[in-house]
Amino acid sequence: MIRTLERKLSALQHKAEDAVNRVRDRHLRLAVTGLSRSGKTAFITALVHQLERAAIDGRLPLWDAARQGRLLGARRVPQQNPQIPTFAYERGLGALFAEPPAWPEATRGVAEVRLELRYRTRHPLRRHLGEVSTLYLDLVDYPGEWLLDLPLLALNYHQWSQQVREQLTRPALAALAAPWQLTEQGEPWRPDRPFDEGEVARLAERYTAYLHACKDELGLHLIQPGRFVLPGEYQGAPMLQFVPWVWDPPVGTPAEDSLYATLGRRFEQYKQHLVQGFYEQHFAGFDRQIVLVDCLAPLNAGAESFADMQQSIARIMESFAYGKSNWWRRLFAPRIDKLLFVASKADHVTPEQHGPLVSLLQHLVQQGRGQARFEGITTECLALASIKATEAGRGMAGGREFPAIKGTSLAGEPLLLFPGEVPAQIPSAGWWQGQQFDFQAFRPLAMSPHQAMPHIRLDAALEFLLGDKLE
Ligand SMILES: Nc1nc2c(ncn2[C@@H]2O[C@H](COP(=O)(O)OP(=O)(O)O)[C@@H](O)[C@H]2O)c(=O)[nH]1
Ligand SMILES: [Mg+2]
Repeated sequence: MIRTLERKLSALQHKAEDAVNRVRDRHLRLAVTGLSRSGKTAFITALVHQLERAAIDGRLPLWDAARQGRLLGARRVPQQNPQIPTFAYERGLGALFAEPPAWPEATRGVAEVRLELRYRTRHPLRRHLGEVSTLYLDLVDYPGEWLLDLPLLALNYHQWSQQVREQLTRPALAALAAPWQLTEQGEPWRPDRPFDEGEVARLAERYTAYLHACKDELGLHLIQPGRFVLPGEYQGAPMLQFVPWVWDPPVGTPAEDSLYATLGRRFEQYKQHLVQGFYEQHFAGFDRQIVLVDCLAPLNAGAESFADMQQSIARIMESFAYGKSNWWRRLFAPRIDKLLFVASKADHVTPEQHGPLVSLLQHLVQQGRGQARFEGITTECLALASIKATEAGRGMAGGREFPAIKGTSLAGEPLLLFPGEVPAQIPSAGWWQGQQFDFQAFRPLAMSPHQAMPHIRLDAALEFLLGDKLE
């Protein structure tokens, strides 16, 4: 009895401390998102390493607190949320500093790491007292795909199914969808078919395989439900076992235990527990947000992939346009005050292309950025490389010199190339016909764990995200 009371008290105390830190501006929850492979894991790993080394041999001149020597140090401390996996920082470093160096392994789902930053304030009074201040910084990694599910909250099962039916009129999608559209007996599914657990599990599995094929074969991101391809800890749960109803709809009200009614209930459970649950448990607690965008891979992949990325980004942005609907504000009351858009992997292009790359990013996020501004959120666009894997230089071809980047391919071959010109705007149809792009993936450079890693403008990101907190 006393034990439980003690535990409760300590939990309360903990909460109170957390609240005090927050009021004194000493706690910041910084969320990092972006579509799969946009560079979230690399970004967080690099950021933590840079912060840990900042006061020793930091390479962060664009971050005032570091340049002025006010940052005294940073260290990892246990993160505070027992239900969220801890970000696999050590594992990431292990890969980066291995021989040969490799990128951190892909992760799925949400993860978090906490840092304690100690700094000297610039505030004249507190500075005079020699005060050292502390900022607890939580970095939270979560898949941007989860934000794509937001519009589902406004749809019922019937409406969502209708939407998918329309998408399936696109021939490329219809071809991939054929395998899940017929029963094991080769017939279309009927709404009044009695529900069978095993049968539906297999159907959902085939639907999930279709979503994976859309992603892998067509390079699409706008996939719903988003959790089917990135289930996190919910793999195999019944609320991840349903499909849109793309067959003849039911006549009248379907029976409780019919296939149609069961799928409809699971759709509602998915919305409530996973979509709404994510916004309540995580999103509502974020103070600042970074959205990473890999603009280069879709430029390589072609017009369809680029259009899909553009649409996905627009949809991700809807989560930051709170004002549009009151229910949204009421339900989640988010408090984000700064939003940073990042064109990641800028080391894939030659330095004079960084300008066009930022410009392209600005065009991509333009509309959502306007909405965020309207909500009082400060926004910024940057092109950066969390971990620089190339050197800028010059190459020769046909007796002419050209700007080039140099590095090592993932397979270990030396590469020297001019990847191409980044369009400064959303590319037109004509651009796609003339385009000659070659954005190659590079292996990380051989680096020492005892030195800060090479990067491009990671310090500019830090200045935007933390500058005012370390005043
Ligand atoms: N050259 C370069 N490649 C990067 C950088 N960041 C990410 N990448 C590449 O993008 C891949 C996906 O990055 P990752 O951080 O795992 O993406 P996530 O799925 O968003 O966590 C990596 O395996 C790297 O190949 C960077 O700063 N420079
Ligand atoms: Mg990741």
